[in-house]
Amino acid sequence: IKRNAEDVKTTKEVKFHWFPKKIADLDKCQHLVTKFDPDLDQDHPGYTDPAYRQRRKTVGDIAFRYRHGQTIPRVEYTEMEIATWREVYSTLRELYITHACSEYLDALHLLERHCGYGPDNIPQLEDVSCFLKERTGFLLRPVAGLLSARDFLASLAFRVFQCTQYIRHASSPMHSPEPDCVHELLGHVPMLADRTFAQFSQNLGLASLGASDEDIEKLSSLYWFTVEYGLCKQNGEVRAYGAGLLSSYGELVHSLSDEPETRPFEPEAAARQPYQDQTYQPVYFISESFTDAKEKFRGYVAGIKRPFSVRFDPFTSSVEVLDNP
Ligand code: HBI
Ligand code: FE
Repeated sequence: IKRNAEDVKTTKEVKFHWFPKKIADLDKCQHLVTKFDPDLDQDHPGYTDPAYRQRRKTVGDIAFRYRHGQTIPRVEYTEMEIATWREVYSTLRELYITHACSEYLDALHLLERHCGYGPDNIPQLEDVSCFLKERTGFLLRPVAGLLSARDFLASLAFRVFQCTQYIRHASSPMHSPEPDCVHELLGHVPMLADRTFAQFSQNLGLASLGASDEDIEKLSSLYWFTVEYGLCKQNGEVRAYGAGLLSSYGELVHSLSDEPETRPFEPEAAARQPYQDQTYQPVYFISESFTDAKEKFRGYVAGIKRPFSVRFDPFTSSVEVLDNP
């Protein structure tokens, strides 16, 4: 076959997006999306409350100053903030018994015993981070709001979960348009204590490093229908494991009722399914188990084209970049 000079020249010049190579590079992965920010989003319950916005900014500043390796500063939450937490905690806690998966419930018991989880206390990120480190190696780091999908997914590659530290507005304890510490601590944290789920999350992150914008979109959608809104089978029942469900009373009830459409989890379908961040999801995906979800995801990742592959080195918490032949 005859090749001309141009074909040869272009083969090595593939460009891809910058990505973090070591865990400290996550200090550079702090790009926020302002979509649901209370300063700009008129539908945010805190939009007309300057004191709330100031408080959210003060807590958010902890994240802006934070660098990898530091202890996460503690926040002294006010009585009003604790009252908001209490209302959500006590309402959701009962529902978990019948609606949350067993991995979630097991971890929640441990968090109640060892990490200050309970109706009268908002757990501190530093304590929770130490707990997760011992269970699955996951670390928390504070973030000031909704992060870009690329930065958010990249941190998962290093087993780092970016966590907001401020709490939702007191007028709306059961809902927040943006992520807040109720969503992170009650939705995400218990699942990150499960080994298989932690590995699944890291694999999603590794697949995102240097990916095209189009693939980031697909991985975000996959993340959405698993980590945020996933259901799973358990002893012949369907239970919730998604953080968006486990931190929302209304949608948790809805997702396990007869109303919504449900489908068996297929990564290709979940990656292409449009998602809703304003109201309940139109459809939920049910995984057979986390091991099954992880295996299916492995097959999906094999189909993503990247001009290189990555390998995580757990000794140094860095990624090695390998050129594909
Ligand atoms: N940012 N702080 C924060 N918390 C999230 O849960 C979060 C995020 N950014 C993007 C995101 N989640 C996902 O919806 C995907 O786009 C990856
Ligand atoms: Fe989330």
